[in-house]
Amino acid sequence: MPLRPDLIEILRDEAVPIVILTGAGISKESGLHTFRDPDGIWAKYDIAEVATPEAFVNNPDLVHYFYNDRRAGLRDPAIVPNAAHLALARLEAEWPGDVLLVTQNVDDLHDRAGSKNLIHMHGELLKIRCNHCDLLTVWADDLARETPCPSCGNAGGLRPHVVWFGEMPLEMERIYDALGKCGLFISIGTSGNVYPAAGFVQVAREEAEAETVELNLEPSSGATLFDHSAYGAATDLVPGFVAALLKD
Ligand code: BJW
Repeated sequence: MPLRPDLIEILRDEAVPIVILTGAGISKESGLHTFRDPDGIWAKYDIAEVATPEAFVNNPDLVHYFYNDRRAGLRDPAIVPNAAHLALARLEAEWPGDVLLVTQNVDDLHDRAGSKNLIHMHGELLKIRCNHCDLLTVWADDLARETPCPSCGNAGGLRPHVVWFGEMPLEMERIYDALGKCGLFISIGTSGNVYPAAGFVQVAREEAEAETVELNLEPSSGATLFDHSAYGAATDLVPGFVAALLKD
């Protein structure tokens, strides 16, 4: 257990606000790939060719192929929330203070697990938007250059509602506001390579003097910035950690 029982008791008695950051590692045991592990997505694709605004201008067909494939993966009925997703939804429902879950993941597994106070800072795979008319809509099917926008009718402007490198992540004001007030910051299943998410731990430490916890398969790039840590698979660590916070 990364936190001492007496410290947990203080955090619970004070009902401190909690901010949780999750990354691809939490969805690994649901059957989705991470990005930077040896079998990860970036081992098969060049980031610059599929996850930048320039890639979408230069080769939209490849970008659509990449995201159609990922969307199809998410439609697989075998891909369901795991025990770590479910435990975080339970923490939100039962913790005496506020719990904000900020995920870098574009999958919908936290939503399906029941998390409500949830920000998808890197967007959502099952949504698209139109560069012509700003429509934002739910979309579970394939997308192509020729697909007409269901709102304005123009083709060529529909893109995945995801945040590519060089684009501003979503709801940053709300995230920094919560980080500045939290008493406990928990990072789960992220390698700590991508900013601004990788910098959240420092904001929580410096602005809120929060206790900071890393739960990951292995030490992340920012591991030394955390006060407490435990290493292992998310489904092994997260349910027990949540049970300890809730005093089961
Ligand atoms: C397990 C496990 C198991 C495995 N259990 N664990 C300095 C400051 C600010 C910005 C920059 C900066 N330097 C450079 C930048 C720019 C850039 C950036 O960070 N580049 C770095 C590569 C250096 N950032 C941006 O461009 C961002 N925008 C931006 O900065 O705007 C300006 C701004 C500045 C300041 C404030 C506000 C705004 C945008 C970043 C967009 C990232 N997009 C992607 C793709 C999204 C769509 C898609 O999915 O296709 O997001 S890239 C990819 O990486 C994806 C992920 O969300 C993200 C993070 O990856 P994650 O989740 O950490 O996955 P992995 O694979 O890296 O790690 C998995 C971990 O799980 C590993 O540690 C495993 O060990 C572990 N694990 N199995 C538990 N079972």
